[in-house]
Formats: sequence, structure tokens, C-alpha cells
Amino acid sequence: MNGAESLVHTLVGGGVEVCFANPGTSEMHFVAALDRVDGMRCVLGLFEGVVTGAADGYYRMSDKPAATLLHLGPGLVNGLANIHNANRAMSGMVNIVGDHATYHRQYDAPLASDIEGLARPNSHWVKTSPDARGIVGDGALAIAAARQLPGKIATLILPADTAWNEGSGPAPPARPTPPSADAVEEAARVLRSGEPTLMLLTGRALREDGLAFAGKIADKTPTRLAAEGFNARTQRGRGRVSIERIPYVVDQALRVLAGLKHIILVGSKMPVAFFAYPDKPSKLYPDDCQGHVLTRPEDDQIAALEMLCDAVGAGQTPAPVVNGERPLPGSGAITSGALGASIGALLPENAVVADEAMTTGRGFFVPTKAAAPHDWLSNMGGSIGFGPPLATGAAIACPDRKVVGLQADGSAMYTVQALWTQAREGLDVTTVLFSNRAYHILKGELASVGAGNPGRKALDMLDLGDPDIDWVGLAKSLGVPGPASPTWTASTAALPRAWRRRAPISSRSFSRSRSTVRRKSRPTEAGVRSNGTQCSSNRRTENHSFRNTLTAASHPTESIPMQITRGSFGAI
Ligand SMILES: Cc1ncc(C[n+]2csc(CCOP(=O)(O)OP(=O)(O)O)c2C)c(N)n1
Ligand SMILES: [Mg+2]
Repeated sequence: MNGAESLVHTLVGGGVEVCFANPGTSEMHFVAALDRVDGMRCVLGLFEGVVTGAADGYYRMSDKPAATLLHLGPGLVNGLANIHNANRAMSGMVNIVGDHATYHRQYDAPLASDIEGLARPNSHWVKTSPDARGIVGDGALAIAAARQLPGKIATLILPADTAWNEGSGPAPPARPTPPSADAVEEAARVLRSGEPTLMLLTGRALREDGLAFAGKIADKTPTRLAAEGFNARTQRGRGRVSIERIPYVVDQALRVLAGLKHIILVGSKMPVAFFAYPDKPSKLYPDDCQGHVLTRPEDDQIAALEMLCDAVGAGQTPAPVVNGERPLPGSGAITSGALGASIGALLPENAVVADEAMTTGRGFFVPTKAAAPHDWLSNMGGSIGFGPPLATGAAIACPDRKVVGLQADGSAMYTVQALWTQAREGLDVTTVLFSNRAYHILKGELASVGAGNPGRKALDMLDLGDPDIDWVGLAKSLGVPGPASPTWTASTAALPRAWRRRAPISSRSFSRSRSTVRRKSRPTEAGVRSNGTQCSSNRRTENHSFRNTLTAASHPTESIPMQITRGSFGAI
């Protein structure tokens, strides 16, 4: 067994079962090892930003790190924007970055670079495996680093000539730090004081059970609840406690937080503005407002909330869950609110929402409050192009759930290749694309930063309409074909049917969005499927139902046709 095989064994033994990859020459041993070792699903991404964003989505929905396979410094750098987002979301991942053979480095060949230097700012753990004996141990260390709570970014650099030895050691799963009794008592004291108080939640506190405890506390005491503006994963919908987010727009956030004397931090930080703006404060909370740390990100958020719940006598209080009617679908002009209402009305049960809807999505959160139970994933690092990869990774983590990508057009163009991976892997992702043909949000930012009256050249930098992107054609070329051009009419809640209906598509009305076109898996010489499972030599193919959809919706303020494609493609 060579070292690459040992490393794959180490990863699988350490609970890393998926590798998102974009390999090159220096990673060929690793690629070859995937054929010879069971248990690792390997997923090709056609750009490293897809690879790293998918690892983020996978972690958020499985609470387990995936591996990424990246090609030297440039491969890593291409993936860094979404590593940054994953880092901010506290997602764990194990990056494996190939490097030149150690004896080749002295020649300064074209792909040579300081990979450790490039990795360090966005990695909690970085190591170049120096020799044969180190690789398996280093692999185990990388996994242990990534599996800490909260998750961490581990980057292991593998020179191509490392002649790896056999052996591996699974990393034990990390446990959160127990809550501090003093911090719980301090928070209880603040809550009893009756002074204006906010409990600010993020991270795992936003899972269903954490929200239930927080809701009881908020019902029993005069505290308010809020989540940070962006959160890795919020469990929402009917039967769960609903929580508002701190608004992105500074003036709105200042209004929401005005008058507060205390903020109890549950895995969160004191709220600050996303950007600085002239004549606006960076801190969003009043000067005389005091922060109290109930939990740090590494602490057990749920246990702390439960203890606090008991400390304030709210143990028997029923959790104030949302149990109203589903919202009615939107109608009339296509606005953010109308789209949000339709999404809220028809979101499938237990869906996973990958939200990169940007400006169009500003009105989505409120009307989806009483939707069917779902998980909502937001961008926490502000680096756009995370949505399609995130949806891809989430779908691989949750094969039995519908993943809905709410996607702005400008952001989609960074990582649109992810649709190809979704198609290839047969993932159940519906992408709802909001094609407003602009970097719309930046128009507002241009005004907010006081950059003066924009002229033609400045406005051209924010315009995506010339040429118009053919989303349907683009999606089709990436394996998501089957266009139709229905129109959103005043009373048609057409959009969400895209992911509800199974009937054949017709050209002028919304209907089918899912197909059951079958594809073959890609068995290897050794009879191992691309998902890492073994297949018998006489039956080397497996049918996957392909359930991928792309919907292009128009600008919220216009009533122009929306388009929907149904995913369908033949066997590869
Ligand atoms: C990696 C990266 N590059 C550039 C930006 C700056 N940026 C922020 S929003 C935005 C445009 C977003 O446009 P779109 O996704 O179409 O959203 P819209 O506001 O139109 O809904 C850009 C370029 C960024 N945040 N991240
Ligand atoms: Mg746009």
C-alpha cells in the first residue's frame, strides 16, 4: 500500500467520507488511491471555489468535515474565497494540497509557490508532510484539527514524492466545552434585572433545541431574542421558535438595537456593521450597552441555554413555536415580498435553503417564518459565489432532502460550474435564479458610501445586462436542460411549483421541475463507484434519479417572463 492509499484510509478511518476535488499532476497518486480504497466518495468540482464551497455546505449539514483536493498554490488560491466563508461559518474541512516533489522545488518550476504562506491566513492548522513516515500521522492530526468544535480549517500539503507508509489512526470526535456555571448565573442576574436586554444567538444555538430553550427564556423574562445578521444554519419553520436577524442596513440595525443596556452573547459577538460608512458608527449597539458572554463558539450552546432556562425558572414554560398557517403564495408584481411569500407557501418539508439571493432575498425571511420546517444557510464571510457550491455540498450531506438554492445572478456567475457537479452527481437541488441583470446591491452601496453621483462608467460597473446572460442555455450546457418559458401572472404562484410538481413540463405554464432521467454511475476498474461504494463486477452501473432544476426569475420590480428548466440528461 502506498502513502496515498494510507492517507485515504486515514481519512476514511477518521470519519472523512467525502472528498471534493480538482486535481492535477501532483495529486495523481491520491486520485489513483481512490480506486483502491473503499469508503471515500469523490466529487469533482470544475473550479476550486466549487470544491471548497461544497465542503462548507457538507459540513454545515452533516457536522462532519469533508476533504478537499487542490492543486498546488494556484488551486488553493482559487479555493480561498470559499475557504474564507467556511472559516467564518466555523465549518471544518481538511484541505489536501499537492506540491512539487521535494527534490524538484530547487528548480523553481512554474507552479512552485509558498503554499504554506498562502494557506496560513485562512487555516487554523497547516503542515507540509516532510517525509514518508509523517504522512499518516499528519493526516490524523489534520482530521483532529478539522473536527474540533467549532470546526476548523486544516491544510495538509503533500509533496509528490512523499513515499507514504502504511498505518492510520482515527481521530476521536471533539466534544464541546461544558458551559460555565458562572456565566449562566451572570446571564440569569442580567435577565432578572429587568433592564433592556437582548439575547444574541448564532452557531449551534440556532438549531431547533437551542431555539426552544431561548424562546422559553424570552417568554419568561423581559428579554428579546435575535440572531446575528448571517448564520451558518438556522432551523426554522412551523413547530420551531422563530428568530429575527439583525438587519444588514446600518440605520435599520441601529433602530433595532437602540436603548439596549445588555446583550447576552450566545456563541456570538457584539454586533458591528458589515462595512464602514461615512457618518455612521461601526458599532451597532449603544455606548452604554454591556456584553455578557454566556457561551463562546467552542462551548456547548444548547447545554448553556438549558441551564439558563432552569436558572430563570422557564423550564416548564412551553416553547413559543410558530404554529400558524402556511403563508399564502405571493401574487401581483414580482417583488421580494411576493417571491418570499411563494417560497414560504410551498417550500418542501424539511428543505435545506442555500441563501445567496442578495438584494432580491431581503424580504424572504419574514414570509418564510411559518413555512414547512427547514434549515436556512447564509453566507457568513461576505465573499460571493458561495451559493451553488454550498447547495452542492449540502445535497451530498442530505441525499433525502430537497436543497433549494435561492440565487442572485451576479453571485452565481462566480461558481456556476457547480450546476455541472449537481447534475453529474444526480443531486436533488433546485436553483431559483434571480436574474436582475445587475450588481444591484452595489447601487445602494455606491450611494451609502457617499461616492457621489455615479456617471455612465461607474454605472456600467454594476450592470450585467449587456450582453444578457442566457441562464437557461447556460444551465442546459452544464447538464440542467429542458427550458420552458412560463410567465408569472398576477395570480400565479408559479415559482415554487418548480420544485413541487412532477408532471411533464409544458411551454406556457409552470409544471414539472423534476425529472427521473436515469444516469449511470461511473464505476472504476476496481469496481468502486464514484460515491465510494463497492459494486459487483457484473453490475457496474447504478441508476440515480436526477432531480435538478434551475429557475430563472425576473427582476423583482418587473413583470417579465420567468424561465424554468427541468433537469434532464442521459447516461454519461
Ligand atoms: C469575492 C467577492 N467579490 C466581489 C464582491 C463585491 N460584491 C458584493 S455584492 C456584489 C454584487 C452582487 O450582485 P448579485 O449577486 O447579482 O446580487 P443583487 O444585488 O443583484 O441581488 C459584488 C460584486 C464580494 N462580496 N465578494
Ligand atoms: Mg443581480
